[in-house]
Amino acid sequence: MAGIHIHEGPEFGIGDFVLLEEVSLNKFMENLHLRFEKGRFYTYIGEVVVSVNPYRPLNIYGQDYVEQYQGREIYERPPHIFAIADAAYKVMKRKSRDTCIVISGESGAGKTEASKIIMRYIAAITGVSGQKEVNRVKDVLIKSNAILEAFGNAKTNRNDNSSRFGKYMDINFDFKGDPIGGHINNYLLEKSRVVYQQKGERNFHSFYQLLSGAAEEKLAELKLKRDPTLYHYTRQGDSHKVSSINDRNDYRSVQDAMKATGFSYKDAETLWKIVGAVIHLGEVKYHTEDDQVVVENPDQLTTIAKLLAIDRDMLEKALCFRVVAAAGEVMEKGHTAAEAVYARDAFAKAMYDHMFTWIVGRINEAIEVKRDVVQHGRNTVIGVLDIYGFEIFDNNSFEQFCINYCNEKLQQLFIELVLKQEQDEYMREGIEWQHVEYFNNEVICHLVEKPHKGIMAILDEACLNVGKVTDVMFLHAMDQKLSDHKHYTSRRLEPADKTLEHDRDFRVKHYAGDVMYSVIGFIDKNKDMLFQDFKRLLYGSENAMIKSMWPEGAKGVTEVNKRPITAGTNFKNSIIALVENLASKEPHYVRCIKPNEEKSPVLFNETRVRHQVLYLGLLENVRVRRAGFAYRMSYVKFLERYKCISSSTWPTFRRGAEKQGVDIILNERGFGQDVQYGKTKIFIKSPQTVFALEEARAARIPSLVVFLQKYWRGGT
Ligand code: AD9
Ligand code: MG
Repeated sequence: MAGIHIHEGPEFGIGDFVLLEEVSLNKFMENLHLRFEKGRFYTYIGEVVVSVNPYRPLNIYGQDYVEQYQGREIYERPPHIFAIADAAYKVMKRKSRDTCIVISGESGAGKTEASKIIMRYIAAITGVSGQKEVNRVKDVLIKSNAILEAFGNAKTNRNDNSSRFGKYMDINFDFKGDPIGGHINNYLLEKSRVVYQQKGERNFHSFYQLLSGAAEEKLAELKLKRDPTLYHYTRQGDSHKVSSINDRNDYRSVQDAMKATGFSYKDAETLWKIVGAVIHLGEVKYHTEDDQVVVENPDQLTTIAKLLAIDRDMLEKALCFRVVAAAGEVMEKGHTAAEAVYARDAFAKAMYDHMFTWIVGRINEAIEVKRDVVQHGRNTVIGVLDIYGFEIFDNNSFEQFCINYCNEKLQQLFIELVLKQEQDEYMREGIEWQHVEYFNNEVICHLVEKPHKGIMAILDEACLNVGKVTDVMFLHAMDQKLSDHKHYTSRRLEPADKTLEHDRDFRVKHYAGDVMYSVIGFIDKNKDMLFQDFKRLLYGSENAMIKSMWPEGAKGVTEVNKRPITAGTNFKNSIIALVENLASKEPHYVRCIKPNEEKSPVLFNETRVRHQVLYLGLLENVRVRRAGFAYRMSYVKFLERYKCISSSTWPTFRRGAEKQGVDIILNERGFGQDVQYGKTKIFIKSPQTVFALEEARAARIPSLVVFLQKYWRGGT
């Protein structure tokens, strides 16, 4: 519903872009900029919230604000993200419909913060009866964030606390509207970060939290020193100190959160041991003796084996050899030096990745809906999606490719749903409307995901080929098959483009900008291979928790491996399933915008913001929303609000005849030509009509106060 925010003065700009007098990029930007300067970071487009990252703490999320928004309609209060959370909650509760809140925007735009604000709001307005189990569930839902962020977020060159995994969380509610559980789906953790970080970036927070926060004795037990610059896996980005992060305090918060979430002391210990073992793995060095790779610093192996409760000699073997089964016979084959380093890194990445999956699983166990709690068969959900945002780095690889594809899919969903919803409403209400043109990014989604022809399919083909296929061969295959695709360019086809390095780079024209990807590593990362020896090794751990992370290690050497599904296809399938799931729910949108690259609370970079407004399709959103109608309201609500401006409808009007009452008011004021009558709602074309109605109402209010006072006196 379009908003009229009489609670905010005109000096704060317009609270709903739908009410802009003229829909143009300049007017949109003017309003957004003005609101940013006045400290108004939320603005609506109908029911969509546009949120600009304030880059400073705001005191608008406390209990006092919760009370202002709870149970209210969107247009009743100034724009706030609470209002959208409340709208989703109301739909879920009143209509028993599953709803979801999709938060999108580029890296650093404020998605994760928004998702946490929404969760806290939902926690604040539910469970008023203080039921113990409901309180426990709420506590876990909120505290689990600290754990997931510790192990799944990292400092990047875009964001100090960048999500390196995608997260979709369902919250389940009982018939009273209280949370009774939930479930988290996680999407592709960027595990390559475990072994490599670009300049200016860090490994996952957990590494630095452990080194800064753990007690001396604990570090001694893990054989670690405090200084992250001592270790290969934690120093490559050359930026372990981040001014906005206090790793020491965060370590403590994570420990507390683990406790609250039901992790035992031993569970937590094991997680930190794995992090420690990964750091030590990064220190394993090799040299070659008689054509055979050997570990140069065997003491490291003893430490790692002890931390993981595995056999030291088997670890050494797994790092230097692989066991292969050929013609039914089992043989050992020595690694080359390069293979050994590759195997070590693959081991470290897989161990961390499996640990992360275990953590998510553990949190899910803690919030799983208990059967006996689901009563009366009513169990509805609100899903909250917070995924890694669109990103462009100096060097973009397979991970960025997946992340940016995922953002394409979400943009596609937005386009379809926002248009569809609108169309449905006009159809339902029997209203005619004008189609709005917009860029449909479906063509880019197809470039990535189309069977046989898409980039993922070409990559899979390269990976599944027997024989040695290189990244460069994959690039050439793309160049051949995609040469005339408008959103794909390669150096081979555009020799004039000096920015693309020959035999290395290709470029995709994404909805949010052009990204140059380097093919180096695409094949390895897509194959995502880990030698079976490592799986068996960890499956054999005497630490039951580590063993449980590696069920696939139970397989014997000679068991024929089916061609495993590749990482890219796996990701693609999971994102397609996610999008289907979101589309089946009633969606609410938060569109996050990053005001500047400097993380500054005062800078509003016009060029950067304009770019985001354009690619997010916000102007089209306004146009579609207005497609003729700036404003709509149910007859009942309309009459409630404006009955005071006509003597025919004030103070009461016949129940059930609201449409007629609305008609009287509008015709008395001469607005009959500016509206269309739907089945249950009135649709108003120009914002001016709404302003005029509001003014008339405001003008009546003082006399109404007098009237009401008299009325009350008379009544008592
Ligand atoms: V990424 O795609 O995960 O790299 P996000 O999630 O969009 O990204 P995030 O929510 O992490 O961005 O926000 C980045 C930083 O902006 C936060 O760490 C805060 O310092 C800052 N921020 C964002 N939203 C708010 C807010 N509502 N109030 C105060 C905020 N600060
Ligand atoms: Mg995030």
